[in-house]
Amino acid sequence: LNDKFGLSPDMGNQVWDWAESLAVHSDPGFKENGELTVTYLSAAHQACAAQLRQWMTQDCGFDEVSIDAVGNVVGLYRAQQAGAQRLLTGSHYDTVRRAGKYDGRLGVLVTMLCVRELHASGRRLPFDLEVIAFAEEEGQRYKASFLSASALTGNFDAAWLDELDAEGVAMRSAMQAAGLPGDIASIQALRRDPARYLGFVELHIEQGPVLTELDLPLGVVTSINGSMRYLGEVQGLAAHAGTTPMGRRLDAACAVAELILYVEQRAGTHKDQVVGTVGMLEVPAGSINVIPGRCRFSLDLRASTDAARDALDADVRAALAVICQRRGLQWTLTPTMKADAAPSDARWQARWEAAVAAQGLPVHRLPSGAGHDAMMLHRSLPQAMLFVRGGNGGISHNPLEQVSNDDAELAVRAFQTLLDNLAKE
Ligand code: HGY
Ligand code: MN
Ligand code: MN
Ligand code: MN
Repeated sequence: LNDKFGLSPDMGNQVWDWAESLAVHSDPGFKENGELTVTYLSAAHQACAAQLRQWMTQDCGFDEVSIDAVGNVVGLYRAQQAGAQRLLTGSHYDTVRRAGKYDGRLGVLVTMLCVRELHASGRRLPFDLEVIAFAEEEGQRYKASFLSASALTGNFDAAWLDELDAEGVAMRSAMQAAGLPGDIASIQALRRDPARYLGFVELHIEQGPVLTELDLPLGVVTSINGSMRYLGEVQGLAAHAGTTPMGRRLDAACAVAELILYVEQRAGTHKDQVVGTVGMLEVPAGSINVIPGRCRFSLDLRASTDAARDALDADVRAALAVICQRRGLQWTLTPTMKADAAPSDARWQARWEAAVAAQGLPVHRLPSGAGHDAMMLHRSLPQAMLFVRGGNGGISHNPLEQVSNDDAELAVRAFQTLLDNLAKE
């Protein structure tokens, strides 16, 4: 590929090197068990923020670098003239449990590299470039996804500060323990004035098989699918596993098992990109010889349109009610996130298409089944995304997640082209 595109492999290698280094050197857990789990405001998370700030400051030549009140690492590379409009870009650096090294991070590292190249060549753009490494997108520790992007759009809910994590630590305390102010005024001050910005662009791994199957390194996102998430619990009656006849049980786990198979069947044909997942399942304080009196579970429901998402949501909630009523069980279902589908802005999508075509590549357009910070920025800025092919068949939210150096190089070049074209507009 290097010959075909005349690629200088060092930029692809640099992205690889940073991604590896961010995983190994900044996450204490990674050294011990080789697993990457960077949960909001954990020690690993704070080490990642410090590492990104150091690279932005020392290696890339940003004019201003800071860690803001929700833990975002914010780098500003100023325009040639003061008071210029700003292009906002970036992605997240928190991860799911047992994560890959590129989900979110690729979009931060590629944009950092573009600033490094601009700075190294002494170039300034006619607009400010603001790169954000978002602190919290995955919603792993607190029931609030896109938490850090929501601070920029003015959608941060003050009630989140009192949310407790699984260990009973309130978000406000976790923030203060990490050296952040932890007060709503500091967070609301992070809101960006949309009038100041040209838009938001996010570069991200595809996290799916499409680009691999088409043998394409890059793809342009047309829309980000909407989603609805819940944490639920079914309550039955714990009883003796040996003496209780099958017909006289109030087995909470059997009810949830029925619901899981209903979700799988209801999502079924993937029409409207409908998907449903129960990713977390637990019998709290269960024992091998006790009928589950409680069963806790998560729900992640998505579709390409809000109507299809809402229909799926209604059907799954109705099924849960029918299953529990038939079995004489109680249940609770707590919504933890609702994100509407976010269609790409036509002009920014066209800019990505031009940037891809300029690499001598065919332009493939595709929806995003994964959620992204861009769907939160969508609430206040025109946005569009560029996808980069994932290695290993595009697997993601898995340690096998991978991006080839050549594809990373092409991603950098596409971003550079987008910036150059924008500078000429
Ligand atoms: O779940 C998602 O779609 C994203 O990885 N947060
Ligand atoms: Mn993710
Ligand atoms: Mn992501
Ligand atoms: Mn994301």
